[in-house]
Amino acid sequence: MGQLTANQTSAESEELFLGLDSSTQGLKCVVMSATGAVVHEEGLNFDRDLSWYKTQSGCYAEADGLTVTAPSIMFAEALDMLLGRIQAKAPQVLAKVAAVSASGQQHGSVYWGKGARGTLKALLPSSSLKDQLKDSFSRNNGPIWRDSSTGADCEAMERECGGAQGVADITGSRAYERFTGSQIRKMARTSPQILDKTERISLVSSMLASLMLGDYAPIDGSDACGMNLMDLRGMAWSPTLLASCFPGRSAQELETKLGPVAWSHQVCGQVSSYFVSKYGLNPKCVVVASTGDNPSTIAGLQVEKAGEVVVSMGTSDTVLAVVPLDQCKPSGEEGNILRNPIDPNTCMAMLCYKNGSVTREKVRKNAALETWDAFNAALTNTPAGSHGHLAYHYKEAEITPRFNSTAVFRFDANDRPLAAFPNQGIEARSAIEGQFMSMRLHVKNLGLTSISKVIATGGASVNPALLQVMASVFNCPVYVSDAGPNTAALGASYRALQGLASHRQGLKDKVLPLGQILPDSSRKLKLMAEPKAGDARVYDQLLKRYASLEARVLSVLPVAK
Ligand code: XUL
Repeated sequence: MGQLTANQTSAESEELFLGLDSSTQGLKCVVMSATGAVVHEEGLNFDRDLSWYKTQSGCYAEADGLTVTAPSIMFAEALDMLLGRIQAKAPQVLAKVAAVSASGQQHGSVYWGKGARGTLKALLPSSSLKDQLKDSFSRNNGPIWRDSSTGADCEAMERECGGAQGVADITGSRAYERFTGSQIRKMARTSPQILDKTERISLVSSMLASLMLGDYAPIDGSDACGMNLMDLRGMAWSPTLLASCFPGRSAQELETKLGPVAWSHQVCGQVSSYFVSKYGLNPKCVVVASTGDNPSTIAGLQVEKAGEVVVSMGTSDTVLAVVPLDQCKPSGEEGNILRNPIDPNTCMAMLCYKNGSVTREKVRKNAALETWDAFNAALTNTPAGSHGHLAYHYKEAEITPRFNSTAVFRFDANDRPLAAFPNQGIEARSAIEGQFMSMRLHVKNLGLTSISKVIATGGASVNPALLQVMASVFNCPVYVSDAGPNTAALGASYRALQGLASHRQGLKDKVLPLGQILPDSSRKLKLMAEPKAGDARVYDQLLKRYASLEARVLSVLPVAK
């Protein structure tokens, strides 16, 4: 590929695709060509560039330590600012944009007031989005993913809908505090007057699409999985969860406020004339349904084949894995299953770990290894399996597996607890092995049976010693991606292209694979490590002991709710 494809006209080969990413901290975008070449990138930071909102890290964290919100109008003002910057720097770019899509921080919700749809449809280029929409929200500050104020609502949802496993079986996840369903439930209990005034509930992602469209855009099936409201398999709102999340009101009313669920690749319509007149956006530009930032990361890395796994190693670690729809196993204990935004036949399993780089750093310091080079040397000089020693580091209370305390557990080769390991090498190696074995174990619990490839991202993915251990634990090659820092925005631009290309072929519940639309070279994967056969065998064996000792460790303390 990379040339005109059989069905592509030369005008189409000139087209550009705009991907927006409204993350917690700011709004970014990537503009790319039909062959995946990035032609423009732009970004702004909410705290710095929209300082008058007085957000900290893009949000308002309240004194109760639980409630975290962000001003919805800030997202709209940021969009004007970002497009203004592109127009000022590269005016020719926007005129060629054939499709736009967006990625948004997952779970965050936006409450449009009565009449907002009319305002969206009649946006005037002579004024700003902020001035025209500032009174369009029934709730000015919407809850975001960092909010954890809905514990009681989650308990009620699980009680009413067949327990944690019951909720997971329907929606892909047990009831989570940051998920939108429990947030709506809390509002129905505590501030029903806001819901009375609400015409439409959007997610941050679908709000962006709504602005671009000048009308309400649907919530896509992938981001909808972060709400605990959608039937994962049916791709429609679940009557059971709707009823549970709208106590004292009708499920039908909530369904109307949520609007339809769309395939992630759905073309929602043409861009609002506001953006055409104001920024010179191509009047034929279409808006493709937007999705969440984790699904968009999957798109940005073009992870569309079952068995491919992304391991992001940052302050916290995240695992994203593609699992066929009929094989995924939603868990009432851990993790999330979401629809894959780039393939209707698969899902993405997601695991979040709090004990990521902070814990690796702590292990290095505790082992008196001054530098990462010293850590790597100690690790590399210790054989795979650390002579049978196993370690479980919970410097932070852990999400996967749920562990509601802080502790370190060390075991010798005979499963006997130890206060300390015999040497630094075992301390270093067992910690890293433990992290990766946990990922392999728990992602398997969600239905991933065979792993073909791991793509490592995040700060710690520059460490070759870690990647070598990862390759042997997962028993597959490990790659890093050169996709750049804006993977979610890039994913949105890929999805804009995929949505339009699939639409042109008349596809509705099917999609053209990205691999067929984009040249292989756009993927920019670099092989970093291959499994060592002997080491991989050691880990296959060790994994069973790792799992049974983990169960023992978890029985020591009550599990977090
Ligand atoms: C995922 C989650 C976060 C947000 C960050 O469930 O809560 O990763 O998506 O934007």
